[in-house]
Amino acid sequence: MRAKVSMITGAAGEVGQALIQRLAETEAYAEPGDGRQPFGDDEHYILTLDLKPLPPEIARHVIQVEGSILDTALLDRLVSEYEIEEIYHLAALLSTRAEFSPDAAHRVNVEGTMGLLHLAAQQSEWRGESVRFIFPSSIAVFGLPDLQTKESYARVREWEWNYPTTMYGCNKLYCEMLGNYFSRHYRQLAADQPTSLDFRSVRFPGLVSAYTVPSGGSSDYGPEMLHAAAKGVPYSCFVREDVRIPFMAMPDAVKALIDLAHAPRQRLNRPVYNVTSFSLSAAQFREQVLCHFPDAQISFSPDLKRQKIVDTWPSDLDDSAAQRDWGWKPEYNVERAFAEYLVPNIRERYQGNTAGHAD
Ligand code: AKB
Repeated sequence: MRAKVSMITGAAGEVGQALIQRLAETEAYAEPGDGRQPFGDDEHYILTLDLKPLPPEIARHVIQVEGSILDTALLDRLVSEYEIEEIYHLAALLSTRAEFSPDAAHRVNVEGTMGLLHLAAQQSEWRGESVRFIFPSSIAVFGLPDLQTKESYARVREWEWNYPTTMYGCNKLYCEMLGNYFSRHYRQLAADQPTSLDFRSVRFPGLVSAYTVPSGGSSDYGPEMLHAAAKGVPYSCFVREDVRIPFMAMPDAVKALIDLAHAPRQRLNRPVYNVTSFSLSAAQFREQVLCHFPDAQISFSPDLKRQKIVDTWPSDLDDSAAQRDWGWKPEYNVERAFAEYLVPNIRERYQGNTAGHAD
């Protein structure tokens, strides 16, 4: 009997750690213990896959596998050992990093996703029941041609301006389409079309966590500014003061993934949904930080190339389809995000007292 698992790729990243923490709190999952006991037949476990190890306080909740999503032999082994019911595929190289190594980004972001979609399709066929495939996409799939257009199209809808200008954005947009293909059209000419996977995706804005600092993204200036202020170190922001994009506090990002995963299939009219919480210019982000850390030293010295990427992203998203179809509603507006989640937890973090928290 194979143990039943929800699999999380890229589990050691920001979203992964926060997601594990939240799933573990639901008590829907058993903890694997020290691995000497056999897995229980009726239990569900969290199986993680990442190149990097998880922090010990998070690792204790999961069956942890260190390895690459590109390692097909490893994926074959996982399929033979576990019954994968659901996949949160979080592993990706983000937008700035992907521009420095576009081939590697394509391999990880596209070939890695393709391999996992195959795995999920195969598992669905064997089980005769769809494996849910939850895929975080991004505002990077949008590409607005100039600042004037960005200003006039404030709340961009899912199907508008799908002209990404980064490798990461292209990868995400294509994988959204691949996911939809596997979900609805895979083996469409077969005599008896098999059960395939159930693909569901959200497009995230810039994410801000109190516990982790992102790396390799172009929206990183928001969280970097805040964490630098909490640490008492000066920060030089790499975009202009007027640059505006949407943001979301990490607990809402995790909520979006879980809410979408559990939404009744018949309610979902789209494979991919925009989700957002609040939209801030870099200057307004700085003001929020200064409200709580008045001595913070934050200056602006734009990196014109990174700036150019962020200039193509929408200043806000229209997430009415997510609200309507699966009741999406963020818990944190900008004031609550800073006052109740980010600032108190970040203060505690830099006072060296964070064990056990990831969102
Ligand atoms: C990035 O900056 O690349 C990511 C994203 C917006 O998807 N944070």
